[in-house]
Parts: sequence; structure tokens; C-alpha cells
Amino acid sequence: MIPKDHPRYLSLMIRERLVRGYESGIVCTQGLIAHGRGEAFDYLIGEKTTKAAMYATRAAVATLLVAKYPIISVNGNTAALVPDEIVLLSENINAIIEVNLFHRTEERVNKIIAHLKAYGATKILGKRVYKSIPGIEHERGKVDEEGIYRADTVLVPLEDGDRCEALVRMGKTVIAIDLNPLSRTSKTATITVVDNVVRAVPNMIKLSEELRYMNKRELKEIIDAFDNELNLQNVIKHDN
Ligand code: PTJ
Repeated sequence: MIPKDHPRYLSLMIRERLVRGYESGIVCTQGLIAHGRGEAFDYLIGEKTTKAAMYATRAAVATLLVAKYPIISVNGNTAALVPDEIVLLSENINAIIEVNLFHRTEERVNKIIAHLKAYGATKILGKRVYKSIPGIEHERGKVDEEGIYRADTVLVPLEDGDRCEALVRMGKTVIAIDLNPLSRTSKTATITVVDNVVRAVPNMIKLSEELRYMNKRELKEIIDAFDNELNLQNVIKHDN
């Protein structure tokens, strides 16, 4: 039991969610290591959403709202950390959820699907993965024909660099959520939100409720004004 007045309460509670996800078979062992790396970067940005992150989040939501066929790619860590938020966001932006795992096992895919369904998700892809992303040999390259394969826009929290590059090569708009502004994913995604998923996804929900009243032209203006490279430089410069 972590006392509420512990100075690292929030951070410790996030760890608890991951550990519970690990114990129930949703998070893989490597997911715990990946979280540690994320925590280190989060510490450096003050464990808060920076101005640059919010700017990218706004462009990301505008992009998802104008997308014709948006998909949210969900892995073990994301399912453990923000299950209800992912379901709500998918409803707000009219996106399909697809479970897509780097360390894929059928058992874990089934557990994550059941977990998200318990939070209200109705349609989840990720079981029938008969299509491959060209150039990706590992398990994350296996995708659903009606999901990531067909998507024009893919939201990928905690992505790995080579798949991000491959999705961009396929002509897709890729929105990454990654606490590491220097990762290959961050550099190659169309829009990178350098923020913790536990803050980024709730921010996306709030913004989707605000931006959905805008027309396509206004949304396009937000998208066109965004420059990912410049925004990443602002993150690194700590221009908060
Ligand atoms: O569930 P699976 O099988 O798909 O596996 C998931 C992991 C995360 C193990 C897999 O995708 C992986 O190995 O990821 P990487 O290549 O270690 O990349 C994880 C990236 O996410 C790193 O750049 C971390 O800094 C970042 N990260 C970790 N935790 C968070 C995060 N970014 C945002 N929010 C977090 N909470």
C-alpha cells in the first residue's frame, strides 16, 4: 500500500498498474524494462505535459479527426496503463482498436482483447493477422487487413522504430506517443507526442471533445502549421 502523501505517489501507482498488468499476463517482461526507460525521460521533462507536447497532441487529434480510416494500435503497456481512456478515445475519434504486439503470443492477444472489452470496447482487431507490413520480419509486422493494413492514419503509443518507418513508407500518417524525443520512432513519425501515455491519451480525449466542432478547413490549418522536426527540437531545448 503506497501512502497518498508519498512524494512519488503518482509514479509509484503507475508502476503498480504495470506490475498488475504483468501479473495478469497483459504486460510482457520487456514491457517493464521499457517503462523504466520511459520513466527516466519523463523525469527529465518534469513529469508533466510540456507546451511542445500539447502542441503535438493538438495536431495529432486534428489529424485523427480528418482521417478516413484511423486505427489505434495497442500493446501490453498501453492496455495496462490506459485501457478506459483508449476505449473512450476510439469512440470520440471513430477509430478501430487493433492489438499489435512486439512479443506476440496468442494468449496475450486474447487477454488484452478481454481486458479492453471489460472497459467497454466492442470491436477489437488483432487476432486475424494475415497481412504483413513490408520489410518487417518480427511479430509487430503482422497486421489485420481491415485494421492497420488498411488504415490511412495509425496512432501508435510506444512504437518501435523500424515499424514506424515501415508504416510511413506505406504512405500512412503515423502518430507516435513516445517519451524519448531522440528515438527513431520520434524522428520518423509524422507527429510525435513526447509525453507519457497516462497524460497524452487523456489530453487527446479532452481535445477531441473541443476540436470535433471545427470544420475540416480549420482542422487542416492546425495540421499544416505543425512541423514535427521543429517541435522535437523544442522538446529537446526544454522550451516549455
Ligand atoms: O506489449 P509488446 O509485446 O508490444 O511490447 C511492448 C514493448 C514496450 C516492450 C515494446 O514495444 C518495446 O520493446 O518497446 P521499446 O522499443 O523499448 O520502446 C519503448 C519506447 O516507449 C521507449 O522509447 C520509451 O522511452 C517509451 N515509453 C516507455 N514508457 C512510456 C513510453 N512512452 C510514453 N509513455 C510511457 N508510459
